[in-house]
Amino acid sequence: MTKPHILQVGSYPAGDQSALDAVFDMRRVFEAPDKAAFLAAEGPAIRGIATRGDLGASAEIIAACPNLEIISVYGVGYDAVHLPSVRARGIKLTNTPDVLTDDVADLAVGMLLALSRGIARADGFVRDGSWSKASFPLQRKVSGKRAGILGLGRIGHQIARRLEAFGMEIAYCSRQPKPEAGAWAYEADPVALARRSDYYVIALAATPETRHIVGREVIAALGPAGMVVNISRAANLDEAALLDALETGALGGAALDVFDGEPALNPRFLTAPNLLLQPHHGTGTHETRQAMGQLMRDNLMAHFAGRPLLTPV
Ligand code: 8YV
Repeated sequence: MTKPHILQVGSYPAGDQSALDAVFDMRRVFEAPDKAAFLAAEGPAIRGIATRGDLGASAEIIAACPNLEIISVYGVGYDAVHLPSVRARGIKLTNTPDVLTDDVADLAVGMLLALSRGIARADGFVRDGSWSKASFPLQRKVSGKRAGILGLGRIGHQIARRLEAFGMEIAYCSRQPKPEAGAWAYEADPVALARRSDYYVIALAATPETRHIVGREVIAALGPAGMVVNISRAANLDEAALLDALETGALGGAALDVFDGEPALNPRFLTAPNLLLQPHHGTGTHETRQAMGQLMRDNLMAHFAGRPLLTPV
């Protein structure tokens, strides 16, 4: 039986690639010198798309595949998939939730601690010999402070649980109160959440409605001692407003794992003070990426075997 033709939008770790090649006829559009020509030639035979959370599937790519049945996302965020095309054509869509929740929550907490205690700067301070000339500047205590979690989904909930263990006062903002939030304080408005937060963690899924949800108002409400952590999507944060606030001292600091135009950055990020920068690596561990790859493949194999999808969106 011929292997289903799958359009591959981006690279995967070697183990995932070989496992996909064993079961599917993978057509790697990201390696094509002329992507439009590649899609014109390969698109009609494509039955599935294998993509990543950061890459998605554009309206153009979907339109080039008239016989497309399923899009499988290696990642939890599917905001880069053109949903109107998916819904209009009844294309199945899957992602890889749960298997990556702990990793992303762990990194968010690590970024918050590293930012507040200056861990990356202190490493450089030791390495460049500055320690022989001065003491490292005092930093900011984390335990017992106030954490505001914007978006209390799977990842936001696990971040809140971790920060609670640091004796922090937890508040959150979501469309409506969450029963599973227990004693954590609910705020319906992102600005109200910022007013009661020392650390503001952006953990919500990116949608057209959440674009720049963290902008000048939220940043001003956080104030000069406030700090922002973003492990969601760059689109949820107004980068210009953040950079203005960091450069003027109107915000205390930011730890970011996602950026507009990544991996290219606004060059202001390289000089602005009190910043911790990470390379979109929330899920970047062997264990989690293996689990993500397996789940992405399992969804594709379930579809082509006529079985129920494991994690449909
Ligand atoms: C992906 C992501 O894991 O899960 C997501 O939605 O944003 C990422 O962390 C990454 O795109 C995999 O390459």
